[in-house]
Amino acid sequence: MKKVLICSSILFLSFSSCSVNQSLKQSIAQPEKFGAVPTQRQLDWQKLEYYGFVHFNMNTFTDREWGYGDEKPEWFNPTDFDAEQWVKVAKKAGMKGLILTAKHHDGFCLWPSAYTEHTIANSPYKNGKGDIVKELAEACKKHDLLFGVYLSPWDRNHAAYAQDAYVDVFLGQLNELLTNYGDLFEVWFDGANGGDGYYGGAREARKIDAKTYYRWDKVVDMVREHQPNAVIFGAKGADIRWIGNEEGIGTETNWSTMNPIVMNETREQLQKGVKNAEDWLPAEADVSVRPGWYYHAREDHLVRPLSHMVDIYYKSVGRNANLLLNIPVDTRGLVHENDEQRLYELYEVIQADFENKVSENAEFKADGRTIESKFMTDDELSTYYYNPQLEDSQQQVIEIDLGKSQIFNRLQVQENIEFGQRVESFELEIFKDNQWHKITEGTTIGYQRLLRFEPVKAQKARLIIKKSLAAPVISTFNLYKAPNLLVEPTLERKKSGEVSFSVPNKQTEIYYSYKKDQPQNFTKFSKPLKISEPTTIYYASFDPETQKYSSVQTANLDIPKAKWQAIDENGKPLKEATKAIDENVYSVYVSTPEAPEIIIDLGENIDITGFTYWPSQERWAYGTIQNYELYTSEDLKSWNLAKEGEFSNVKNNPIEQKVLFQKTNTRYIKLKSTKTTDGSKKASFAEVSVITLNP
Ligand code: FUL
Repeated sequence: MKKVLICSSILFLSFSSCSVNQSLKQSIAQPEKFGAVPTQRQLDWQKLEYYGFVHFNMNTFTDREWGYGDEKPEWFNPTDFDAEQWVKVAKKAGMKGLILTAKHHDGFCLWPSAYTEHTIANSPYKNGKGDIVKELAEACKKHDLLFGVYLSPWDRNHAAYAQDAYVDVFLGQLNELLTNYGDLFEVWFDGANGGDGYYGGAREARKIDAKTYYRWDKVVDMVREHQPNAVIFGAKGADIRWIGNEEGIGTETNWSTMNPIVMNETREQLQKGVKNAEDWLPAEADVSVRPGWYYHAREDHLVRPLSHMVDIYYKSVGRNANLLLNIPVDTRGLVHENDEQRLYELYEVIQADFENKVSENAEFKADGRTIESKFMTDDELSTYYYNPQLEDSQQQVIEIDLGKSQIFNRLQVQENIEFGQRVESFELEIFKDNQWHKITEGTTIGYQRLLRFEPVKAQKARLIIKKSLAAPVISTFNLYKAPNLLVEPTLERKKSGEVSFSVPNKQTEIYYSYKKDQPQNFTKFSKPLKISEPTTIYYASFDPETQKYSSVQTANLDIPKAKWQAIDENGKPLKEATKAIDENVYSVYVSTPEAPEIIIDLGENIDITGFTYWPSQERWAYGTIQNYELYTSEDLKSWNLAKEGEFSNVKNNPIEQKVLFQKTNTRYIKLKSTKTTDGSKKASFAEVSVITLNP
């Protein structure tokens, strides 16, 4: 029996506020279900909001994202594997569960499957006695974390792939995972079916029809039989849908309803869902904490910045989707320290953002009635406000009185989706200077919308449901005062030499200094700085509310590139190559194979003592220089070799490379590749600079 808020006006006249029991006693009408509604399984899953993915398998050891299928089981050998470490990190990071890549596209099984030799049983790990699915399942159980499995239908190792016989293997493996590892909360099937692979030595391309080949009806039956509470992802008959990108971002409009899945939905359908459609199919947003799904040492410095992670959270969990955040466990078999720290930071921000609920004991009113505060403010979907007498054309308005003027900058709204998803657009207004002012607005709500806006101060606010498919059933209307996000400023420099800083949060101030000092003595940053000489600059952000500074950052800025030009060997401007001297490491110049080099006219003669090279930061970077020659010239005709050498470990760790040499006076420099990390004849340059500062 649901706790229902009073919706008859007679009843409302007799009680100024209504309690659960009173409403139950009066057996108030429940809303009728509208359109498609979630199953209990889908509802339980939706409430998880945030959980983790772990990509850890053969690719971890081959440093790849997709294995071909010809990898050797001997290569799988974590040195310090510890499932409990993963689970402890996930728990401390606020995740509700973990989904493990039990088998990825290369076919290697992390459990000793009886259906193939390509498993952990033939690896050195625990002398072939290991079972990582089991170890993780047990660690999750021990620490009260939900456990799920990723099983790739595509198998680039198996000889019978694309024949009927392989589907028996796939179903057999699924059966092993469903029956040997306790309760699963989610079973994840990947949609990738790329074609070519090892396939038992055939090394060829094989095609299947993913809609029919895998016998999805059988798959769904098996999951339902053995794991009735598990949601299915990525199958025909799935319970949840992909959000349509691997960035973890939901679109603003996100319906949890969809047309029956045919397995060639458009991106737009996946992202937005389909309004008032036949099936309930809520979205899951997946993204990795780093660029890759798998661990690559070269991405150790590329763990997503905190402000980006927070953004992902608000654009997934805050946009009616669940967030599946991937952790690429490293070759030791541990969550890397950098990822661990970022996950904790993210959770700290989320907790802090929703700690100060200014609406907690507020007075809520709608349709001239008082709504008991907890009906709007608690976590229960089953306490809600609903007015069945709302006319079709009428907007539902819920007013809130905070008792006194308060500052807030976050809105949380939820519909009780047990009765279907209804709201199409809404608005938040505050009452100020005797008038209502719009603060923020949104389209769909669904299970949950979280909206960020600049802090406002008001005693009264109102939520207006402007458009709804049926009378809205609002289960949460909360306002919060989130603290400012205090992260170090990002420094940006233009080719002209102009320097500016930015922070994600407008309230946060930025301070800088040309002298090493306490941040209290820094100057407040207000407009771009013109820097024309080599300069060291110190900078930090400051939260005026908590009076706290971020850590102080230091940047050694060498001469500006205002007069620089990228040219060819005849001195003609080479526009494309400007990408290597535009102070932006995300724009990359790729040379021709004939001339794997860049020539730069420094505009005047200067003394240089070295140079720097930023390799490409792209996920599929190529042409990264491993061995280089650096030449100087006065006239573009005779070139002197200033230095040659190797950028050690640039493949695994593609960060800025610095090379120093004897002071040389020059007008032109040429950086030439003599070897690239991937053997490519072309060389790529994200950014090239000279060093004139004393090291
Ligand atoms: C994709 C796969 O191809 C990736 O390797 C990864 O597993 C990701 C979660 O899904 O489609």
